[in-house]
Amino acid sequence: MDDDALPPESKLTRSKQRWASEHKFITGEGAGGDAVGSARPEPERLPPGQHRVENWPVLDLGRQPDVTRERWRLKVGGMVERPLTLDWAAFMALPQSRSRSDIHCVTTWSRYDNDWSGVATGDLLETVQPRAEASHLMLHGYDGYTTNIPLADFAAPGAMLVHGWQGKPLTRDHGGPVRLVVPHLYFWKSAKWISRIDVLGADKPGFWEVNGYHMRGDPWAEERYS
Ligand SMILES: Nc1nc2c(c(=O)[nH]1)N[C@H]1C(S)=C(S)[C@@H](COP(=O)(O)O)O[C@H]1N2
Ligand SMILES: [Mo]
Repeated sequence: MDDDALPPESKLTRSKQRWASEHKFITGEGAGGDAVGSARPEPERLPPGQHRVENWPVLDLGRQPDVTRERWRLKVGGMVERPLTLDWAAFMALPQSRSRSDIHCVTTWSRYDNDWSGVATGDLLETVQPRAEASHLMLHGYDGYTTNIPLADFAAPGAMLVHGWQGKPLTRDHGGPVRLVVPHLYFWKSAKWISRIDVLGADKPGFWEVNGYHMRGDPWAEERYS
């Protein structure tokens, strides 16, 4: 299922491709922009160009794979000393963590105070031991989605492989049984239904990055598009 062809383009997918080519939503107030004289009050919680929502929108390519805990596996390979395949029991045997963070989606919604439970990415990396040459990761979902991320961002505090939200199991529409959450980057980097992590010695683009989106995706610097 991991390597299935991507679903046919949805209307939202086409809109997002157009937004990248038009550089829609860019305010120029980001850390990388021309913000002289408009210093934001500290501490600012909402990144530039974002608005707050109370609900939790669902965004994906239009296919939500039905992966039970029994069938779910996570393969971690590439430039690591100890490649491995985790099943649900092995995943739950890793150190379990909790964290609270905000979601920032590149389509401009942000959702505050999400309580996550799962495995800290640092604890996973400790288990597989990336080699010295490792610099980036490619994340794969059971729907065929891919997204790239620098190793340092994946390893950052607050980044987690999540199986619970607000004290309940992560639902299928939000990427259950297990998804990535990297709260300091735009949410498209947080792969749902995660199936595979390839540790690489160089960066390469995933699905949205091929379609005009940024290789890193820092919301504070408005790294929306390439
Ligand atoms: N496997 C997979 N992960 C994915 C996506 C996807 O299409 N497939 N979409 C990304 C995008 S663009 C966003 S904004 C978030 C949305 O997560 P949510 O539906 O839980 O809000 O998931 C990201 N992770
Ligand atoms: Mo997104």
